[in-house]
Amino acid sequence: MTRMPDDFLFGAATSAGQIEGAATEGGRGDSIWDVFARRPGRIAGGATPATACDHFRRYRDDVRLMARLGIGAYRFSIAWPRVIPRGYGAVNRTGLDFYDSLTDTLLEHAITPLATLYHWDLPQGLQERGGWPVRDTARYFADFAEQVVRRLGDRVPLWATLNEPHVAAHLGHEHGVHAPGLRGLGTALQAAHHLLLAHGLAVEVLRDLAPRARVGISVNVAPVHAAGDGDADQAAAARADGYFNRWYLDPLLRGAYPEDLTDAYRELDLLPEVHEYDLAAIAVPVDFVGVNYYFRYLVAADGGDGTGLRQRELGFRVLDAGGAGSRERTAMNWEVYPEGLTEAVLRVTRDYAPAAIYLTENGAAYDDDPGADGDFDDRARQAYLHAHLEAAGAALEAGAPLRGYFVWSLLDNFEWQHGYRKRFGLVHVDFRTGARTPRRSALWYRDAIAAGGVP
Ligand code: IFM
Repeated sequence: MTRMPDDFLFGAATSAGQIEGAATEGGRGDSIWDVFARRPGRIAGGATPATACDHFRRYRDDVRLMARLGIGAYRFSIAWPRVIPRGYGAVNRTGLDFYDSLTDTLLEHAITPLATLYHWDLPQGLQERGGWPVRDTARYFADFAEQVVRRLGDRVPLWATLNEPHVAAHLGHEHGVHAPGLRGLGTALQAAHHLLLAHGLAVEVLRDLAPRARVGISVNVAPVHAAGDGDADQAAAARADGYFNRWYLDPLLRGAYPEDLTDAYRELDLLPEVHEYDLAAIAVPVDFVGVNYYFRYLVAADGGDGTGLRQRELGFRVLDAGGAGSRERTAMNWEVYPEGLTEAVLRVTRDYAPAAIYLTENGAAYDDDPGADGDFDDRARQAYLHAHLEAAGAALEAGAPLRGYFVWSLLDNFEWQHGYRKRFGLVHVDFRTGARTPRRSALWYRDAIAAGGVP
């Protein structure tokens, strides 16, 4: 039996742009994802986030459902364009009212709220002014944070400033597969710097306006393993680790960009513009690091051939999405590699010594396999969660300051460029009717929570 400490938070996570829907209601403005999804060919099946899970209207039922499952904490995000429709200028009180009521509903059900301020839904109005590659966006983010924290700061005890800045910067600005669909490593690095700066400014706002809140950031941390023992693959893996992990963790938790990558980017003339006090602002102390864990990367030197995601400038290749070998894979084609969770958490513990760590996301998409009686018999997801909770227990045992675990995701939802085709939910959503049905894994999670761990 892996038993978690008594005060361990067992949670579930979602994000506004993936579940709320009601894209044009209550005064909400367009986000970059609304605009991106309207461009032909960007999202599988031509899907848009306009309706999603209709959580905006159904949130009370969704909170009740969480309470029935015994879920103790809920990580949700605040849609910036619902609060400040253009990203700057007028504040939309109706938008704030929604999060106010969501927070109260959670508290009435004894569910601890963890609010994320930015989970990728930049207001389109700011994209039209240049978006994250432009420095002012960080300042506008601090203004947005101020509005939200003034309203919710007295009741939300846990805050994450950003979700996965690497993904927002690189998938959106280097690879072009996420909104806003730009392509250029230099643009991505400038966007990344402003995202990190936005984090630092928002932490300051939180400290001022909600001094009792515990504040952190959710970063995706993926172990990077070299495909071979040779020097070329080992060096490629070190560069890839810099690109995926250290470029974010180091400035946040050590106040400096990593030297090896700084040298590499300087040679490529890709270094972002960094102002004198930016790194001090970025490295403002946090109370916790949120680790989002899904997979490891298996990396080889880029010989110019082969398959897998190629990072041309740094000369490495990821040997297919999320690993290799003959292990089981999820519907995202991500390798199931629970020991990577232990490794990621222990690495953050060892290299950065944070006060606390929350696993702010972990979970899996699987195609549905409805059981004979029509229920959702997702044994693969149950096994996945079981193995990853055990891996979390192993990290705790080895001394990591792990304080909670949030399953991604509570509900099937809008999985970005994959539309509604990839289902991550503990709870199945029928996107025609909106009906919610807890899967077998949800009931298993309920029992694990009640037992305080996994058998
Ligand atoms: O759905 C996403 C989420 O928005 C961010 N982390 C990874 C999840 C699964 O891809």
